[in-house]
Amino acid sequence: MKIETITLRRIRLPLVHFFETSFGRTYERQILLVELHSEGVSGWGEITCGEKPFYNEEWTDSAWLIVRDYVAPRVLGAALGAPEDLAPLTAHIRGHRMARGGVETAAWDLAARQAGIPLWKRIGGGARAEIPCGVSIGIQDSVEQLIGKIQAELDAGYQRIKIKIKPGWDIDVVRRVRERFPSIKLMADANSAYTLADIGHLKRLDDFYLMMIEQPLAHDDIIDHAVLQARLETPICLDECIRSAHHAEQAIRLRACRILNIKLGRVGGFREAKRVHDAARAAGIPVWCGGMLESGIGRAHNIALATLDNFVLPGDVSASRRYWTRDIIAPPVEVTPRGTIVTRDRPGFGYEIDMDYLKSITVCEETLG
Ligand code: OSB
Ligand code: MG
Repeated sequence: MKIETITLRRIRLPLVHFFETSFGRTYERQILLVELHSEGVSGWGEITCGEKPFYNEEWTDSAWLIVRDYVAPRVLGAALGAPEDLAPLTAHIRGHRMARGGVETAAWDLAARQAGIPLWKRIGGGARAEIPCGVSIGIQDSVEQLIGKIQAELDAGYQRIKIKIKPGWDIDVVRRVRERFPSIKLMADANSAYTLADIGHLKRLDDFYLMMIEQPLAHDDIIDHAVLQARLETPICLDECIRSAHHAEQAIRLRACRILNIKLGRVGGFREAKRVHDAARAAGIPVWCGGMLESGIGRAHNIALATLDNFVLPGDVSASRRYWTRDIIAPPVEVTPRGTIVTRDRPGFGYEIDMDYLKSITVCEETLG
């Protein structure tokens, strides 16, 4: 396939409820969507960075510039034998994997549509027809509110609950949640809010038999996580610091984690996500699919990813209605009472795009090439 044009769209989507992590609150997403065109077929991707460079170094504005000035010139006109061939075209760009990944994932969707097959099949997935779902619940104004939210998600069928923690909102919160819900699958995500000086404090979490603690230490650290993991009974899951299969291999070799969260954007798309998945599988490390408050397009890509065989743990991929009053895809992503999302058998990412709604929330648009 030859990429003829790339259309970038910036959309604004207000969240149903603010989402708070240790690095701040988000009320509204500003998302870049990527549409690749080739021989009359479109492939769609989503750039999953935040509005501010707080999760990683990228943000919505930087992603626009990276795609326009550095990715598009390499990709436009390039003849790709397969979607695997796209990532190497942008490998000379340091970092900015979410910007690069938004274009890369669009190429996979395009290839799937050209072949008339579902994206999950095109990436080599399909190990399961229903993916197990968990939810990520942000920091709330009170523990009572948090407990109310957890109850609502359990009632909806979700298989595991992840809560966000930070200094001042951690041990006592986890204790009260555990007392109220003694037998649920529960985990905590610190988004890099602690240091090794907090070992004694973090060790107290071992009392609550959490499934895992996600990214307790620095966003760019692996070695301190290995030190911490040796001292904790609770498994560590790495998120922020795993940006490539190389990082995954290093973390595994150092025993810095027992579980990996894979995010398509963070690692730069399907090609690298599959490599991380394979490295983890070879080492007996289970993985799950993380989320970045995606619109329906990024969400549908996550669903495809989670059909690879080593995605054995419930991920942060959940129903559209938890995020948006109206999603940009139809039908919206729905979750069964069993806490699963059923994959679809349609070409590409498997949902229709609601173009009328998409147009109405588009802030700016540019076609390159
Ligand atoms: O660390 O997993 C994270 C959202 C934004 C940035 C980082 C993270 C998250 C989530 C939300 O946990 C997952 C989701 O529901 O999409
Ligand atoms: Mg995380």
